[in-house]
Amino acid sequence: MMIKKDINMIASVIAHHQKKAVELEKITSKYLDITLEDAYLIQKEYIAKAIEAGDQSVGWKMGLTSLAKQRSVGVNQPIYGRLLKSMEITGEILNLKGLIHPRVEPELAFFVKKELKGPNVQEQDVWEATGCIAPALEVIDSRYKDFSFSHMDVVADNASSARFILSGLSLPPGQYNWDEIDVVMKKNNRVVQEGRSSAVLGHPVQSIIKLVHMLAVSGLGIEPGSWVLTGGMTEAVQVENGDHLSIEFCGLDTMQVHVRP
Ligand code: OOG
Ligand code: MG
Repeated sequence: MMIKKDINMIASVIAHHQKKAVELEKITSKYLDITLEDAYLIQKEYIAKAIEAGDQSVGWKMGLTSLAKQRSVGVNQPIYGRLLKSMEITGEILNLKGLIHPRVEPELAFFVKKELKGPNVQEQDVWEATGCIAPALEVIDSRYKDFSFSHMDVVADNASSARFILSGLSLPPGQYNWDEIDVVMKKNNRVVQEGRSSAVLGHPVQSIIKLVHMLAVSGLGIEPGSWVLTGGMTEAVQVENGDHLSIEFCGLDTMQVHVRP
């Protein structure tokens, strides 16, 4: 276990790089014996500092819940991160200011209206606690050089969270088969990724269950009124100034993103 002073110091370093949008060396190249618990404590501290400075917690994100995503970054276990109000984009413009090497990925977001907490939470509990589900996009942006990291690094870096966009739809959980949503992602009119929501742990509801069980290890839970991103269904797509993305969640919605300086 790391001492509190080091946890605080690393959290400040990551926060600085996030704010200035400059790349960082992997923390595991300097701190060789950092544990998963340390990494989550760094993440928690980094978010606590942001909240102290006036930001607000709005929920959680799961990451690396699909094979496509795990393979693309070489980490084969799901991770979680925390979502802040300042990360939310409303509208269709993605401004690259403050971002290093952003990538966009299609996800399903669950709105949790009742607390979900503890190691015994099961699928039925999640359905009872879910207020609505919405197609969403996550913009990830690892603070690490070349978007390259180990499991501990990415956890400390708040699971690469940078921005997210909710579609604005609030769909009733009972009305769709949430493991059968096909997604087609186009960049500048060319199909760049295709996938299906079952890629997320077989069914995105499993991602919420997994999150609750992971949080239970630290005595935490999903608070009422939280949004949860369940994880990318396809690999993430790199974007640059001038790009236009069109992401179709078949049968539900098509989301647009215009990338601007
Ligand atoms: C880690 C975050 C992964 C997802 O949806 O799988 C993630 C990364 O790929 O940098 O957000
Ligand atoms: Mg994601």
